Amino acid sequence: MRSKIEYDLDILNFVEESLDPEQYLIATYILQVPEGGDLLRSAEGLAAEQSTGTWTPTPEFYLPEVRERTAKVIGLHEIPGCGPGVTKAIYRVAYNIVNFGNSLSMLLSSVAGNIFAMGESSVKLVDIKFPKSFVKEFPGPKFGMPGIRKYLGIHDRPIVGSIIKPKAGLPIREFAELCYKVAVGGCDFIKDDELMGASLSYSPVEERVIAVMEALDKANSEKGEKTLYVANITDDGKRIMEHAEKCIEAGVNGLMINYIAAGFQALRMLAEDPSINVPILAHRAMGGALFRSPDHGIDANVQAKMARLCGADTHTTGSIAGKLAVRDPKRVIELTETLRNPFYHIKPTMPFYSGGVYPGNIPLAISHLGIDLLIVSGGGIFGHPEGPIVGAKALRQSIDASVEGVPLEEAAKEHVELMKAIEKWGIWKKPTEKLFPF
Ligand code: CAP
Ligand code: MG
Repeated sequence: MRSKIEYDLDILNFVEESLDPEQYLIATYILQVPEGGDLLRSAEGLAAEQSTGTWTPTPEFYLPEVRERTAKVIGLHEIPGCGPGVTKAIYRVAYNIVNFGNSLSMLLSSVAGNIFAMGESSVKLVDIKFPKSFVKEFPGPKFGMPGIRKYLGIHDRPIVGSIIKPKAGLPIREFAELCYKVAVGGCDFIKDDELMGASLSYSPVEERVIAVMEALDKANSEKGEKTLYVANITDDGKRIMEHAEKCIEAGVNGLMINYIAAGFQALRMLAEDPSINVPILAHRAMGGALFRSPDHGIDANVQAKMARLCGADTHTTGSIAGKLAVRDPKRVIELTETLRNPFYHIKPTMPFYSGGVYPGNIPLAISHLGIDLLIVSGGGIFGHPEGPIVGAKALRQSIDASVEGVPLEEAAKEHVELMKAIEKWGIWKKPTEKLFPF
């Protein structure tokens, strides 16, 4: 009688070099097993579940063609010092890309599928290394950072943006009037808030676009600069594409989509359609649910990398000093660099830095992230004591001073708009300095 083999040694491969790098995508997770759990057994079981197997072996699981498509564990590095009863490991799995076709939805169903709900394990997907052979099917952003900079003619400073506040509720005329004000105040970029939807009875996006573009024409001729307006076309199913086409017909020069809520493939559909000839802002909205837990879910970087693959021309990053509790510079640096560093043929996505941004916390953004950013503020413009025109001026003054390395206290002596903003909200010296009240 042959002796029983404890583990599936075909799945527990441990030699990345034994696999064709063009045939396998490599996902890295942090895996935590329940107290008394067996790391090897979990690693092997999860890899099987995410590719060709299930909780118990079935006869055909061992056929050579099925084995070839079974994921392989190529790393399982236990993390020391996790405390009594806690077993965690960095867990690396190679997935044969033949299992996904050219579908990101199928890729996600595999690398981020049942694995999140298995037994009592916690799993956090922290990285995906995509082979070139898989990425070549994705055109990526049509414009990206270079296209947005070229359209606006801005190359040597961050792009200044505004989110119209109140978030939602404003009738079209008043909304367009606010767009005009922030544009003449110096904003290069304006966006609907994620909650300013496409099918609102009081503000259908197609009608909003007509009013806003008219207001921006006026603002542009007064300031002698261009303004990009991204209209929120988030909706259900094929209405997304209908809104996109109608907004473009109405003269919009940008679009935005809450892509976690609408689906990665909605972003990809827009970006890959040749008739969508304007840049797309990918807004996370629901993203926090996926990436905020340190132990479970999908890391923000993975999410952003996939959005870049799907064609996001610009993508929200949160802020180092702001309200969205990402105030750890490391996380924002990681996310920003994931968006803009070389990634095969995929253009860099412009990082959209926002969330509690106002003049007093701009120097921290620029000193940590450089100038290749879209810096965007809602409350930090509309909450200015003298209104949005002055609020936009103050934001731009803060950005200009920060690029030149002039301390805000000094710049405020020259610019009363900036001074008033600083009097109201102060200046942040380090990322952890303040907490928002929630
Ligand atoms: C910011 C914002 C943005 C988030 C994006 C908001 O407003 O409009 O949507 O910054 O978040 O609604 O919170 P304020 P994320 O400037 O008034 O804070 O990075 O999570 O996609
Ligand atoms: Mg918003």
